[in-house]
Amino acid sequence: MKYVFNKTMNKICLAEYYEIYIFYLQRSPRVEGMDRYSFPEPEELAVLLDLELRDTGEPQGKLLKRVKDVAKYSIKTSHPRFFNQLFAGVDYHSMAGRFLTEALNTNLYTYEIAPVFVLVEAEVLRGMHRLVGWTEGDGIFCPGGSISNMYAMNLARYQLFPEIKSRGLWGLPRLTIFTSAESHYSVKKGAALLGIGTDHVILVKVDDGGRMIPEDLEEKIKLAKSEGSVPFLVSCTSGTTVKGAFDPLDHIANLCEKYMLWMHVDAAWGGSVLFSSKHRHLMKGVDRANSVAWNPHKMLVAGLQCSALLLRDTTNLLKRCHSASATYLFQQDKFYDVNLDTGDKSVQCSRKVDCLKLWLMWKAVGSAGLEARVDKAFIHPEFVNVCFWYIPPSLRGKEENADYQEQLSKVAPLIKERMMKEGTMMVGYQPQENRVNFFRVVAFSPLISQKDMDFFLNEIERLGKNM
Ligand code: ABU
Repeated sequence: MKYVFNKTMNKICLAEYYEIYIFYLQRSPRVEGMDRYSFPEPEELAVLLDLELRDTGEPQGKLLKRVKDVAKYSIKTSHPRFFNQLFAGVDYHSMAGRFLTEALNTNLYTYEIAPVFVLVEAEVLRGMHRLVGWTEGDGIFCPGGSISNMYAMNLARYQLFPEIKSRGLWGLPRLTIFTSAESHYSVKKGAALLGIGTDHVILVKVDDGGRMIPEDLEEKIKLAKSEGSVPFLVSCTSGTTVKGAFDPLDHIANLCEKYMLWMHVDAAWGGSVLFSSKHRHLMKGVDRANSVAWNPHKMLVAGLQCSALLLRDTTNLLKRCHSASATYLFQQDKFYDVNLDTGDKSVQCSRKVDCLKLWLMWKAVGSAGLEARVDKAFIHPEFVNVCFWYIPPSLRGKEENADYQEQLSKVAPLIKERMMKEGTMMVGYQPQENRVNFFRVVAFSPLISQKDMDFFLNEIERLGKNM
């Protein structure tokens, strides 16, 4: 308790912790090669961190070492040579918002304990709705895009079969979901979690660019119906994980209207194009969707996690679907408007405040500033993901060899291992369909310079040329 209530101690602690954080954010022992060492094995790392929890507490000096070690051995995802994921870097206004919400430590379920954040969340959702093209709607910040996608599935099913809430799956027909072959894996996870079943997620063919082919979607809808299934949801993607493809939303919306299906757009990655007057055409037709998942923690660098589910619905569907009306929390005879107690819309009870970091950043740089960031990240011909193979000298000109593909599949994992062990940068790789392992570089952080991109290419060459 001494640490909690001794204000001077806390002040020193916070200042020192912050200094360490900034120090390690700017310097990067695991990236840029300034402090090269082998990537520690988990057992070795556990020892370096001295993980064991003991009966007695530790003095301040020791705790500071703990903090330094945590920072030292962690991956510096804000470093401009971290190209590994669809998130990288944190805007410093967002970071300030995060410090604030962590320090205020509240729970976003009732107005009485989170008055500021209930209003902030509503305002941020309104701003996002406007960008989608809706004048009204509903929504909620969720713990990540996968959960947003699962919410959409649950809402779509509830809208069609409201009795599911009390009766469960009993008596429901076989339901089917349609999504592209290159959509996010959370669609299958959601189908499993919600009792729909992964066998009933129908994968629609994509074109060469990874975009859903609407003609194939229509054929598959007809086939499912003819087999006695009940199609209820199309989950489109705006910004697929690997190729960054945008499904043709307008065309898909026509089919959703024709067959009366819920149209969900997983725009976790691509949603930020809505800020750009130059690029928002990629999501033309999004305003016709029933729901949209959008993660500002990705391209907008709002920091993990910041993920919103947006709904066109104005009938309180979100609350009707998820509420449990706990009388100890959501009393209906409170002295203020109980509609401000948004917690019963959620499937969670405790919910972190994820809206402030976006609100503060949006306030700071404005929509124009966010538009400029999105525009800067774009790469010809479309979006941000760049996928490529590195062909080492030993494989060049050997494309006709029987084992060429097998040999090529080993290149990216080996280069990745080398870069991790040397700590120079990070980039991801994956196979996809008939394509063996290839790199996917995702470069959008405002911190990335031409120098970093040159370094990236030279480093791939350096790490791979002797294979
Ligand atoms: N949920 C997709 C994120 C995966 C990635 O960062 O590559």
